[in-house]
Amino acid sequence: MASKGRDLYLISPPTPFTGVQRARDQALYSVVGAPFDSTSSYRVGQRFAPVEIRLASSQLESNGLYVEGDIDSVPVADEGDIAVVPGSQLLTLERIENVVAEIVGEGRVPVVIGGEHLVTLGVLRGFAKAGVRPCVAVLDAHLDLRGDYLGERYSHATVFRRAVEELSLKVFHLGVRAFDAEERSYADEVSLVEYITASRLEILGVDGAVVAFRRFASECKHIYLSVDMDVYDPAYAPGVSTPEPGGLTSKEGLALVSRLVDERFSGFDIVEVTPPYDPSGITSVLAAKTIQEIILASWASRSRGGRAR
Ligand SMILES: [Mn+2]
Repeated sequence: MASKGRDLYLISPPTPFTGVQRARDQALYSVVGAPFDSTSSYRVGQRFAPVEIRLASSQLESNGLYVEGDIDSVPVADEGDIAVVPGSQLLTLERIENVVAEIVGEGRVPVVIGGEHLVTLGVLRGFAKAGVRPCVAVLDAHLDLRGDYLGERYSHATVFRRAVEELSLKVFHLGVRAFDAEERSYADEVSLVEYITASRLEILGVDGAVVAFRRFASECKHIYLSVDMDVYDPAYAPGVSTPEPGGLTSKEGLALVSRLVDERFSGFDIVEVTPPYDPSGITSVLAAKTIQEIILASWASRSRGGRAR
């Protein structure tokens, strides 16, 4: 079947995710890179993340940490990178939307490796185009709910404001610890949005946070996960665009993502790894492990026909 969008816009990866490649028609999970970083306000270089995370993934063993399973036996295809347009949010978002709409329309689960956080808007538009409206769990130090950022409506700092306004999606933020007053009051006032701050998460624990999310998402048919790597503490993930102290440990983050996933899980992205600021490569390694854990959790919940645990 001819597929205009991805044939035009996908560039083959030099190293596929996990090092094992499959044909896309035999896959359930489709990895695509979205190497866009034009709206970054501080450190830039997220465009290099898809390559570095794939490289890191090929060095990991194939077992999960909190989930039983072997990633090499899960049907994952790495479809390559979307040919983003540096400097143009609108063209880039349109390309991401088209690629993701095709993946979702063909019944596969998109695994999108950013890039900056704005790429998530293109992914969610792609879901909408395919007729799927997921509830979104966001792991992020920031709310990314600004009405505009320095006058710009399409920015890494506005991505969930646009998702709520344009697509009326329900959004639940976890690990938040940095925001401005306007976006905080927006989050407090708008019924589609809920959040758990990093300090609250410390009190609730991973289990309590998962219970809160399940209550929030009880009516949702589909669940989408968006992981900004700055949700982790900079001690564990120093190579991000806007590091913010007081975040999750690597074990807390991996436990949280593995438990947020259930049989309704429809896709996810992982964004904001900034390799030029990650000289030891540990942020890419943790990002690769996070992707592996999420895919394994989803695969386990599907094979059991139920929730991961
Ligand atoms: Mn973010």
